[in-house]
Amino acid sequence: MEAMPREAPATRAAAPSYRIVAAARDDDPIEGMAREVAHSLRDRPPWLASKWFYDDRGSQLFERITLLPEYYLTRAEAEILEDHAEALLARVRPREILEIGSGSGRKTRRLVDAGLAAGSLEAVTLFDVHRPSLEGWLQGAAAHHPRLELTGIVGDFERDLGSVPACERRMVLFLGGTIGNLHPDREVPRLLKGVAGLLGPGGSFLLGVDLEKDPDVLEAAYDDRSGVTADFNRNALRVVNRRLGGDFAPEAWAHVAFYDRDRRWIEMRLRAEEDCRVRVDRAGLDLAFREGDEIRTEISCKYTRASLEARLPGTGLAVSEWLTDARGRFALVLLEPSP
Ligand code: SAH
Ligand code: AVI
Repeated sequence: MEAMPREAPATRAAAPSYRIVAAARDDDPIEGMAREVAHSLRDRPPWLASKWFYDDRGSQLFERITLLPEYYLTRAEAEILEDHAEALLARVRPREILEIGSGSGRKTRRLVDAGLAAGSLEAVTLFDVHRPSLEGWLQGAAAHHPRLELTGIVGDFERDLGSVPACERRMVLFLGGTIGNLHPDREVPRLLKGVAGLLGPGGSFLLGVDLEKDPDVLEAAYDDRSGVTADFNRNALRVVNRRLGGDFAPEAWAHVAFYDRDRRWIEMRLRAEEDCRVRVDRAGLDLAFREGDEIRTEISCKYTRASLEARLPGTGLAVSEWLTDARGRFALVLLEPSP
């Protein structure tokens, strides 16, 4: 794809610097959200896309989740990176790191340091729906690594990856198990194909995958005792209220999280605790909910090596390394273009 994403308003004048561009070509992101939410809340059963969790408050709540004793995913992935980042980057020698769904990018630093130690890294690009997260990371990186070419792209990785310019020796990162938030049959193969199309000569893809395990451990991770995940879940309603003129009463919705053993995913829902009527003005919605009605807000699919590999045929990718933490809870998978 040759088109460069449209330049967003200037971020900083003086060096050391970075730039932030918008991937989406449609003019009004609120209009786009209104269309999507009008569709998903009218669907039966109703649902909201998990990307709507992540405004400032939702991004901060996710950071708190990563520190909870029950939420093992981030620590397990960081352990794998601690043990393997240097060897991996020394072997792959990427010129650019492109991370999608980068969030606060805490783990990204480890990989950037390893890329610099390998002597190959010249550029880092982060891609996320939440612009302030990009800014936070890029500001810090610009101060510490003034020689790196630093770019943030604000966009939806399910829709906008085609606007990322081509590049050689690119290593794409998709960490944290965020692939689990995509439907394993409908959305995962599409995303993997999209990423394969970005790799270019010498490219590679480092993917974090949460693994199947005891359902009690999984359910505790998504229903923590301190209620941070419940607050995160309700944040989807606050985001709809603020951006689309809705009048959901978030506290009147109970947090529900359970492991669906057949589908092998955690499902998060919000359950109405009383009959209510909800208007979402900008989406043209006037909805009636009965006590007990639910809105699905997220799936978080858990994989085995076999179930992940079953999604690869036709994507142009093959597993070249499968690394796990010592307790086998989480995998970091290196994928490379299949011959
Ligand atoms: N990779 C980080 C953050 C994971 S949280 C980690 O491992 O800790 C998920 C991140 O993906 C958030 O920063 C959120 O803003 C972003 N995100 C979620 N859905 C997205 C989408 N459709 N397109 C782009 N970014 C998305
Ligand atoms: C971002 N993603 C990998 C998290 C997950 O575990 O599915 C989001 C999350 N939902 C509840 N807790 C954390």
